[in-house]
Amino acid sequence: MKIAVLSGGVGGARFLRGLLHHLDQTRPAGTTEVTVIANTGDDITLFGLRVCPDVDTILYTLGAGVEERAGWGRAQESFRLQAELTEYGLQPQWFRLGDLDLATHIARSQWLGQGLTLSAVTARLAARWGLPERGVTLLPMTDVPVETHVVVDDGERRAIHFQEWWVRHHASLPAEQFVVVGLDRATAAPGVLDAIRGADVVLLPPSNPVVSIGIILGVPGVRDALRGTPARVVGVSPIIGGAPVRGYADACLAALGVPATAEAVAGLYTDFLHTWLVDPTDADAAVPGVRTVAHGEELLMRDVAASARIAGHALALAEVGG
Ligand code: FO1
Repeated sequence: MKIAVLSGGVGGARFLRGLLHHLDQTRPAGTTEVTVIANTGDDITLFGLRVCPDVDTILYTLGAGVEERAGWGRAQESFRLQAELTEYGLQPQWFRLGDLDLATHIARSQWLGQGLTLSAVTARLAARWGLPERGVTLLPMTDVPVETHVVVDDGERRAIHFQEWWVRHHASLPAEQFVVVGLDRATAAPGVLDAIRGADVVLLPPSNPVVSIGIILGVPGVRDALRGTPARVVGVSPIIGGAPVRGYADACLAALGVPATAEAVAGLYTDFLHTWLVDPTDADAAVPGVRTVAHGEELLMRDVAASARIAGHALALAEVGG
């Protein structure tokens, strides 16, 4: 069976970990291929290094190297190098880069500098973290450098990098608009459109609908591929009872004038979504043309076992026709 997953952020990585756990428990090894299409709009260049947060969160989470509480960065991390950079007066210091994490950015930056594509670099990083052995192919959504920026006006109207808005300002500056710098030159990375078109199942994890899923959908050809794929497309709501499970999806949705509800988020995907898995508190969600299902279980991915059950529900909904 071929599964394609559009993923961004901590929620996407945790869902993927649950999906692999579920597949390990329910299907013979080697019978399921999972292709992950990762958001690269979060990417940022710092201290001359290319940082791909959503890719790295997937690598570390699936490779059992992630700092579990935060959901990003490495476990057992230290910050000696960044402290030294601060002594040299290097900016910015609001984005915390640990010593182990920096090895990833150095490796990626060296390989990019040698002319490898982001796809090829990501494949090398994924090999180190054991993803091929799990039947996982990790693709950046595009090989063209893109960076999501946020238009804010706190007296001065300007566009700041998504990470500055998210990390430095904790999404507290009202966002007027999200602009993906570089998207006009972006094409889907090799294998991305084929993975969607050739899938038996496409899954949308509970990632941020605006700055993760929404950014991937903006890559030329992706939305058309989702509309045209014969695969069943099943999504998992990132909103429970009117509030995001984590992060600032409500602040992102507000910028679009979209309510922070399970129903309204599905409304962003109705041109390609078949089934929407919601939390029991949102069982009354009704979305035209989309089958909404609330299983008895809450959607909180408290641990790997819960993530595996949720992923299992989503997968089962893809196999049940209708
Ligand atoms: N998120 C933070 O809230 N604070 C940080 O200092 C921070 C550093 C960081 C470093 C590497 C990395 O891969 C992710 C990092 N994140 C940090 C998370 C990052 O902002 C992600 O883009 C968000 O979690 C949204 O996906």
